[in-house]
Amino acid sequence: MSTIDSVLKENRLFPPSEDFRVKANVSGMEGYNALCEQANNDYEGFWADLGRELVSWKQPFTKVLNSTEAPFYKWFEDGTLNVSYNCLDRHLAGSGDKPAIIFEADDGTSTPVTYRELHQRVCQFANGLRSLGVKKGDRVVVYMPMGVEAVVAMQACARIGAIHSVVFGGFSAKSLQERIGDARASLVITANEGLRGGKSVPLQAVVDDALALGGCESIQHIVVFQRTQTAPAQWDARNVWWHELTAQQPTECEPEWMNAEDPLFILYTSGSTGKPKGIQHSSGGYLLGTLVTMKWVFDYKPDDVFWCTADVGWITGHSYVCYGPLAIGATQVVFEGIPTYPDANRFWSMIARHKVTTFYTAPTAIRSLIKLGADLPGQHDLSSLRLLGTVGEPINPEAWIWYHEVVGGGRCPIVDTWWQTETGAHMIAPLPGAVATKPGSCTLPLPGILADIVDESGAPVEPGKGGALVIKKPWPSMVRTIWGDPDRFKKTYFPEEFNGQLYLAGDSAHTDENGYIWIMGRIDDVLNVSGHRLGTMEIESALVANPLVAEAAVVGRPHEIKGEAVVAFVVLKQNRPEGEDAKRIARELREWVAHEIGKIAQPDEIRFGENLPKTRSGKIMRRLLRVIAKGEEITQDVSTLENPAILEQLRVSAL
Ligand code: 6R9
Repeated sequence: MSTIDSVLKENRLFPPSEDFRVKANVSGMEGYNALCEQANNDYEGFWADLGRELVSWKQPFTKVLNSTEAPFYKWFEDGTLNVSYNCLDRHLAGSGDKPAIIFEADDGTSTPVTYRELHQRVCQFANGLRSLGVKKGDRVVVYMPMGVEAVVAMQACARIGAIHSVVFGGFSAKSLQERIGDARASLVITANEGLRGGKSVPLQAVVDDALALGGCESIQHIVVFQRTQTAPAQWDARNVWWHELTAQQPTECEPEWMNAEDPLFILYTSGSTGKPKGIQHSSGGYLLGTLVTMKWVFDYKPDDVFWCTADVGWITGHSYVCYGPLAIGATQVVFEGIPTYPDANRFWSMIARHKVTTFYTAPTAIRSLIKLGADLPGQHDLSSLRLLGTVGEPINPEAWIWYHEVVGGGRCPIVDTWWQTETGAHMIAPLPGAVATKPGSCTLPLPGILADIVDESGAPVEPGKGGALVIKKPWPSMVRTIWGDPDRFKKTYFPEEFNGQLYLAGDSAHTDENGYIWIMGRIDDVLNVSGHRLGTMEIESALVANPLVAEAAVVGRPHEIKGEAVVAFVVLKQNRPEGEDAKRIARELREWVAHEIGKIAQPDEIRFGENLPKTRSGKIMRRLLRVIAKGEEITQDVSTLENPAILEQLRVSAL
């Protein structure tokens, strides 16, 4: 397992092969430097040129960047476009018969869907939504399994100007209810159930539970896609079957022409405090971000078969399943299932069967697949691969090398892409035909992205010194605001300490002697578990909401596969439980968290104490808890602790 130490010592360099370099969309460091220079000389002109080259506008823009209400930046504000038109219609003439999606179901059956068919399905569904009264600006919650229909649902919203808010299918009824309520959504799109790893996942039932919790009075309809034959337990007048809604709809649908700044979607993500934030993205700038990164970072070629394994419930699934690949006209694999079903060969067998050229996944998946069978990729023909990518968390050099050698046969560059829900698209990543890679580093910022690492005062730090990762200039695909909470947007991302001038990413990082960026982790109380962002506060609030719990503190601990594991320190209202009692309550609390937030937030460990270690002012000493969670010796001064004996209690895990 990597530690920060092993990352710091890592300096192997992997330049692109000559063959890759000459064919690449951005070729060699000359190519990369030339783009950076253009961006430096004329920042707005640089983005305007890309905007004109890559996006099809209904009404071309004349204005590029408007900073008068900074940090509420506007890009291409007088341009109009439709994102779904860009993803579908514009490919029909030249590539109507090209597969847009190769859908592989959980059971292994696969179905190609051409651009023409996808266009028809999106149009029919968009017409269906319109027939239910959905119009421009309305919020639509998508709570769907991975599949063609999830993409159709999102694209149909984009077509009619409705703002989608996709909620990952693993989130609980409570989380779903909060998101519906915050967005005041008028419609939910779901499926009767999903299928993952041979098991059914209830979806409509969770929607029913969410609505029953109250606070979702804005909902007028629930559209249900019938994925399996299981009949819904509940069906009322607001429910509509997907197939009935679309059956009679025309296969053409005039897109709603949107202003570049009109919101395309909201996606909720965890922050350090409070409720999840509704990250709001624009239509024009966001689309450009996905397109330019498909071209530069994924070095898109028309005969590529692209596969991003992310679920559409996360930003990666938005930008690199739903929008980027379609906008650029790619053929992509969309996968319903999980990497370990029917066995750990699944990914490798899919790459071989579909002749995938570009494969994009998370370090946590790579690590778990190494554990389940480091030699399995060797049993498949992976020669179609030409480019590999990772996202979501730092990748440890050992996993990187395995990915490079065993999956990529030593010939495929690895693009380690650093970005966030808020950035909309890749920000720091190697351009694979230009930038030599180093295992564990996301390398250099993309041209036009002004990343830096600064100290508390906002001054740049020297190479080798850690600091906060910031972006110094607005970029087209950036978050526009937090839905319904502009103040929080300003405070969180453009804080006063930096005069409101720098975008604060929330990650710490350092550069090395080559200017390569190494991400060290979050500086706030956000955990990264299997590449998913979880707020410690969210899990703590869920625990404290349990009638047994008096107090709870949650920290992360390094985990071999997941990156970070969730450790919860809990004080009960009753006496501190021990033995079997402690085990039973710990199990109950785990279930409780799954119920409150979703399985992804379940603590890996629960430790009970009579109290938590606190400072004199009553603040929980999280740093101490992190040390305890790791099982390390405490070297800090604990003399101010009221009751040092609780530290001993907290060393014992109940799970
Ligand atoms: C795309 C995505 C964002 C946070 C981010 C950082 C971590 C993402 C990374 C990475 C190191 C990478 N992160 N990519 N850390 N190297 N290549 O994951 O968005 O879910 O919003 O998470 O994930 O900590 O701040 P999101």
